Amino acid sequence: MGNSRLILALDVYELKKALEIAESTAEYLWAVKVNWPLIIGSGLEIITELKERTGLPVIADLKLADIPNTNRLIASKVFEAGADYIIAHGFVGRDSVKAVMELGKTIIVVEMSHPGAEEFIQPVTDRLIELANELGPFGVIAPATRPERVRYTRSKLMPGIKVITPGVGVQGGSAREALNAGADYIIVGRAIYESENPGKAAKRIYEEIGG
Ligand code: O7E
Repeated sequence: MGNSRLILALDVYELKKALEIAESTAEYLWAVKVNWPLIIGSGLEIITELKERTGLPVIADLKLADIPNTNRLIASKVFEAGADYIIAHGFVGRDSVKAVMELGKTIIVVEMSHPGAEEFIQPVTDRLIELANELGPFGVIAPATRPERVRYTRSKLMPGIKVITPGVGVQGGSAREALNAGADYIIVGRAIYESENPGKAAKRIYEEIGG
């Protein structure tokens, strides 16, 4: 749905299950995010299939963190499969991020939602935000588990760059708080795909965040 701000993190292995969940939630989503569990379980073709079945943008969350040439080799195949966005780590440096950005729309991780993010990533978030401001990606990742950090990131980030926040639900973050802190989109995984009725769970979150 074009006006939705909800991204489904479809972290299941099986193709059939993934397609069922995607189809039953599609009307409440802005995009579907595919991570390693699904790509390892179902193959890269899952990206093409998801797009055909749902008509939604697909975000390939590979968190690319390699030298420019390897990032380029991976990203070209993933964009070729139909991914609309690829997520890349910024800490590997601007050349590695640029290699992905030259091939398609990119989202840069500037902070993460788990407790361990405070060890190494958070201390360099300011520099990662500067990198994003210089390169102008589609968006950056900030943690819904720490709304104050979402607010901080938004305040330092150039206006057109989106703030995308995982960590809502099972990790303890609140969708409303993340959006109030300046997030443009929220990412939700287990609270939807582990629910008995993923369609209903997605609808509830969609309604909670006001569409
Ligand atoms: O906790 P869940 O089940 O709602 O799933 C959250 C999803 O967001 C899952 O795919 C995880 O890999 C991802 N994620 C985080 O949880 N924390 C982060 O800091 C970053 C991501 C992520 O998606 O990174 C790139 C967007």
